[in-house]
Amino acid sequence: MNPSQSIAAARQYLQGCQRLSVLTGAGISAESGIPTFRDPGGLWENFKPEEVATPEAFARDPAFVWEFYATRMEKFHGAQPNPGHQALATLEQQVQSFWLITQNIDNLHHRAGSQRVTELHGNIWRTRCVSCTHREELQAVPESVPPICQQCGDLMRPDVVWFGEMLDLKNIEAAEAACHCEVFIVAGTSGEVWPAAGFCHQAKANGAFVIEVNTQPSALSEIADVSLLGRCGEVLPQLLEN
Ligand code: BJW
Ligand code: ZN
Repeated sequence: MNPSQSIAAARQYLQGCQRLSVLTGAGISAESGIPTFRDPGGLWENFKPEEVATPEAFARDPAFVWEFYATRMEKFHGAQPNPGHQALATLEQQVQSFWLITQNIDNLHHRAGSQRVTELHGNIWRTRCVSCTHREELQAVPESVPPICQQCGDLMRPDVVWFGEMLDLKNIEAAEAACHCEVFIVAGTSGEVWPAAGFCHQAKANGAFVIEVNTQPSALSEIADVSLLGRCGEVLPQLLEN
């Protein structure tokens, strides 16, 4: 299939679709000016995941890990949702049953108007205590890091999922339910990280037609029925056009 045929095939499947689910990754926020992880110039070029994105790293050097997140929060704060996020918010309104699974912690899907969203890897604007059940919602970047729990005095950590940590069971259940769909769009993710990538495989096994949107082939391309090569902010809006 040439590119215009692929877009046409994807649109055709979407037109008759009652149950649509979507998995997004860092690539959908790239056009909002937010760096991805594994692309050239991505976060893992300058930081080792085991030094900023594991519970062991936080235990060793909470200030360093918090600096990493505080810098990213500033970037997220200044960013705006892009046409890719907006297209998914519009699709949610057009399909009877819709669910968005995102690996992103940047809150941009919510800010674009998406409502039925599972944030598999958490949200940067929430913190939780490492010792007690205290949680906080942040409006801005913490003034000093690491922030301290007002209830017990221990450290607050970003409410995100690091390597080696279990995902929230409720989120896994919601994502698994979303895998029972007719069409599954996977957009802007390398598909390298599990169990997130596994949801695309589950949807495929459940009989979904898988549409991939990515600037390059990914680990999920081989199970995609249609691979749309291009930017989320350009390709996703094209899926809406009739
Ligand atoms: C564009 C674009 C544009 C760019 N338009 N496209 C099975 C096999 C192997 C390993 C494992 C496995 N199961 C579990 C593991 C271990 C591990 C894992 O997956 N490791 C692999 C990396 C090898 N997984 C875990 O540890 C998970 N927990 C778990 O399994 O618990 C169970 C357990 C516990 C204890 C013991 C054993 C089991 C947790 C994973 C947590 C991941 N956390 C992070 C950080 C979150 C917080 C934060 O943001 O800081 O999540 S890591 C990072 O990767 C982040 C992302 O959400 C995640 C995925 O990255 P993503 O979004 O795909 O970004 P990129 O950069 O990889 O890709 C961007 C893509 O966009 C590219 O393809 C570009 O081409 C494309 N692109 N611009 C369209 N404009
Ligand atoms: Zn506490």
